[in-house]
Amino acid sequence: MWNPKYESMDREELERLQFLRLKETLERIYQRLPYYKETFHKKGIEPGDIKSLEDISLLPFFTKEDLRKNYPYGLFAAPMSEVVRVHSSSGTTGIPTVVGYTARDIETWSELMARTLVNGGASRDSVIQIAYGYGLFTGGLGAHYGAEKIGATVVPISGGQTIRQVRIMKDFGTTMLACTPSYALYIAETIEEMEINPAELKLKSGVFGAEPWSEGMRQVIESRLQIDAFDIYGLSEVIGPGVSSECAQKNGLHICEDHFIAEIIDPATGDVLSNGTAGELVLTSITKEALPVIRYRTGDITRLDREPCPCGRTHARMEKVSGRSDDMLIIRGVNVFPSQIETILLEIGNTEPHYQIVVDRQGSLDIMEVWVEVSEQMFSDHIRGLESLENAIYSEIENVLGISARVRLVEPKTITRSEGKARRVIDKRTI
Ligand code: DLL
Repeated sequence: MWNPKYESMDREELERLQFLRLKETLERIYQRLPYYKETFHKKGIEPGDIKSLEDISLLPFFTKEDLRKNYPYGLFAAPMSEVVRVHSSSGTTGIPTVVGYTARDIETWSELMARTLVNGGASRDSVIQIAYGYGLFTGGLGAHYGAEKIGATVVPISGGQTIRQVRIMKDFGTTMLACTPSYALYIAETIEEMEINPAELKLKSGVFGAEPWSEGMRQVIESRLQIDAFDIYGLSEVIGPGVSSECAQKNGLHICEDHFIAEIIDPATGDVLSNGTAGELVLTSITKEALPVIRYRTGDITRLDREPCPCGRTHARMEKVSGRSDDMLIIRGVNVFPSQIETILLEIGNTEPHYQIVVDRQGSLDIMEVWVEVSEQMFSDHIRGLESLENAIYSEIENVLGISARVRLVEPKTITRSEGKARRVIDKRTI
C-alpha cells in the first residue's frame, strides 16, 4: 500500500473526514462561483443545509454540459495565477471540456497515481513504460507524476511507434506497462510478430484503463504478455486516472474515498441506489482546488461494494465498468453494451479480440453487424470451420442478448489497431 494511513482508514473516521472535506468544498464553490450558487438556489439549497454525508443527495447533479456551457475556464474555483496546468478532452463530439489544476491539485493527483501504480505492483525498483498518450489527454502525464512520486524509473514514451515500444521494453528492462488495454493487445501482437518470447522480457504487470475491457480481455492480455493486468479508472473532469484502481485481488477497483465521494444512481430517475445495485457512477471531489466537481454524472455503469477487502484497504470498490450509458446501443429496443459482445466472442474462442460493431438502419429496422477477426489458424482451416464459427457466434448473441446480429468474420489483422482508446462501435444511424 502506498499510503496505509488513508487507504486502510477506519470507515467511521473516513466518513467524518469526507464530511469535513465536503463542507469545505461546498463553501469554496458557493463563495467563488455564481454558476453553482444559482444552480443551488434553483433547487432551494445552500451549503448550510448539508448536515450529514447522506444529505449530499439534496444537491443538484452536474454534467459535461455544465463544463461546456462555461468553456473554457468558467468553473475554475481558483484564480488563473494559481492554475499551473490544464488538460482537455479531445472534443470530437462537441465543445471540448477543459480541466485545471493548482500546484496542490497536481500534488494530490500524483499521490493518487502513486497509489494506483503501487496497487498494480510498482515500487521504486520498477521501470515503468508509459504508453498512454502525453499531452492534453490525462493518461500520460498522470501516470508520469505518480511513477516519479514513488521513485520508479519512468520511460515516458507516450503512445504509438509500436515496434519501438517493444525494442525499448526489451532493452530498457521495462517491468510495468501503462497504456489502454486495446493498445496492450496491439503491443502483444507486435511482440509475437517480432518473434520475441515474452518470457525473455522483464515485464511483470500492466495498469490498463481509459476504456472498458472485459474479464476475457484481461485473460488474453495476461497470457499473451505473461503478466498481471490491473484495471485503472478515472476521468479528466474528476482528476484524470487515479480515481480508482484494482489491488492484487483483482475484484473491484478501490475508489480513493478520502478524495472522492461515490454514489450510484438510476440514470433515468436520478434516484440514489442501494449498495450492490448497478447504475450510473456519480462522483464528488472533496479536495480539489481548481476544478471541484459536485455530484458529477460520469455516465459510467458499475456497482459499489463497501465490504472490507482481504487486501486491507477499507475504501469501497467499484465493479469493472461495463460501459457508458451513452455507449449503450439500443438495438430494436434491446440494450446492448459492446463489452457483452466482447465477452461472447472471447468465450467462443477461435477469434482474435479485435472486433467492431456496425449498426445501421434499413427502413425502420435496426441492423447490427459484428465484425470479428478469426485466428490465423482458423483462417487457414477449411470453409466449414468458418461457417460453424459464424453460426456459433450468431446463436450465442441471440441466446445472451435476445437479438439477432449479422456476423462477419474477417481476415486476421484487418481491423484497425488502436494506440489509444479503441473505437468499437460505428453507429451509422446517427451519421
Ligand atoms: O480516460 C482517464 C484515464 C487515463 C483513465 C488513463 C485510466 C487510464 P477521459 O479521457 O476523460 O479520461 O475519459 C474518461 O473513459 O468516463 C470512462 O467512460 C472511460 N474509462 C476510463 N477508465 C476506464 C476503465 C481518461 N478502467 C472515460 N474502464 C470514463 C472502463 C474507463 N472505462
